[in-house]
Amino acid sequence: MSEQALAAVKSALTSQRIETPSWAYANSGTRFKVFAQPGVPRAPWEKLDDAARVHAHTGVAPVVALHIPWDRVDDYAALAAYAGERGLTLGAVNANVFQEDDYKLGSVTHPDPAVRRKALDHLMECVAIMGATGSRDLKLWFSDGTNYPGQDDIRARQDRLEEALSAVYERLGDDQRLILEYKLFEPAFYATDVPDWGTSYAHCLKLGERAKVCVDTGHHAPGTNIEFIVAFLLREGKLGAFDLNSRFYADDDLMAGAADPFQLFRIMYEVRAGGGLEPDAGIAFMLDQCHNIEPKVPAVIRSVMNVQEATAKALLVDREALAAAQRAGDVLGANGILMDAFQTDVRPLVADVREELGADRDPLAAYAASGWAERIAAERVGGEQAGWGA
Ligand code: LRH
Ligand code: MN
Ligand code: MN
Repeated sequence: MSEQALAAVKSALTSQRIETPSWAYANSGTRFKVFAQPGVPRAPWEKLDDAARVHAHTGVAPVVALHIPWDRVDDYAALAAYAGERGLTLGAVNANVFQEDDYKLGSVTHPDPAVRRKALDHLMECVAIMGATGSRDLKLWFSDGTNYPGQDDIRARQDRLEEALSAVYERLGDDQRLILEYKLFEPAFYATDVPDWGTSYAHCLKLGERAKVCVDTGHHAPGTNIEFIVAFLLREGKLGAFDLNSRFYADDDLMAGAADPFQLFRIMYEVRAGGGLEPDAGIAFMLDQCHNIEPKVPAVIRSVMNVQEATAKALLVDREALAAAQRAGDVLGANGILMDAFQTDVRPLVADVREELGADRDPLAAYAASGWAERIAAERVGGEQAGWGA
């Protein structure tokens, strides 16, 4: 690789920003058990303290996504200032209309207008919070759906969804975006109201330019070609964000790149090919993960590293040679070019990038040596640990 090409790869890696989710630092679990861990944050402020450690060691994770009400505070401007003092900014505001009894039959698609109103009020509250936090993105995921055929009218639910989305879209400022996430199933098991990218895309298209799709990598049927979805949405200017995580079975929320690093590479290659790594492309590379059994801060660090390594490999693909092989119909040659990049050990390259950013060549070793885990375990005693719903 020429000096110039290497410099371009490094520059792309330097400018990539990976957004970490506040809830990854909190306790989480399955419906069977939540295993509490020592030192887990008791409030959003402490989640930001942990996120700052991730950024200090990796150099590329200065943005933290919030989830409301899990991160509810009295003064969001103060939270943003607190983040700023730690070299962070606040990222997407994730709305939560799935954890209250009223939402048993849905939120914005509920048959009862009073429940729909309540859900919409929450979405509007999130927009107000974005004003105070300086967030660009409102991220919406709806658990809405039905469990049994005939339970509710599928078309009417789409009408209600459209009504709520357009009301909230109207409320956004000119620089703010609505990001609509889809998920095949769970908690609804028969018909989810936004089950796939096509549904999300169709709603976003109607809403307007600032409505974009979020691809959560854990939200598809097994075997789905996610990189095709990414390529398609990017081509249409409708890819807004990722919720990165990995899965073996359903929405496992395991560390990004852990279950299938090759899939993450294929996704990142399509992002690169579609111009999604350009600084003005507006693609948010968020993690959406839960660390149920592994220590949380190093798990987030590992995930950030995995995303960076997949990105580096994607950047190493020799695009000219690939295009030539594709034009020539050289099936094996083209595939080989992609595989060569995937098989490259990019760890030294990414370590160089980190060093240039003033972070650590080996973030996990640096974190272990920092004493942070011992410190938070000793200091964060008393009070209630944060978790899903706290
Ligand atoms: C739903 C989801 C969505 C939520 C998050 C906690 O499964 O992916 O993004 O906000 O989990
Ligand atoms: Mn998600
Ligand atoms: Mn999910």
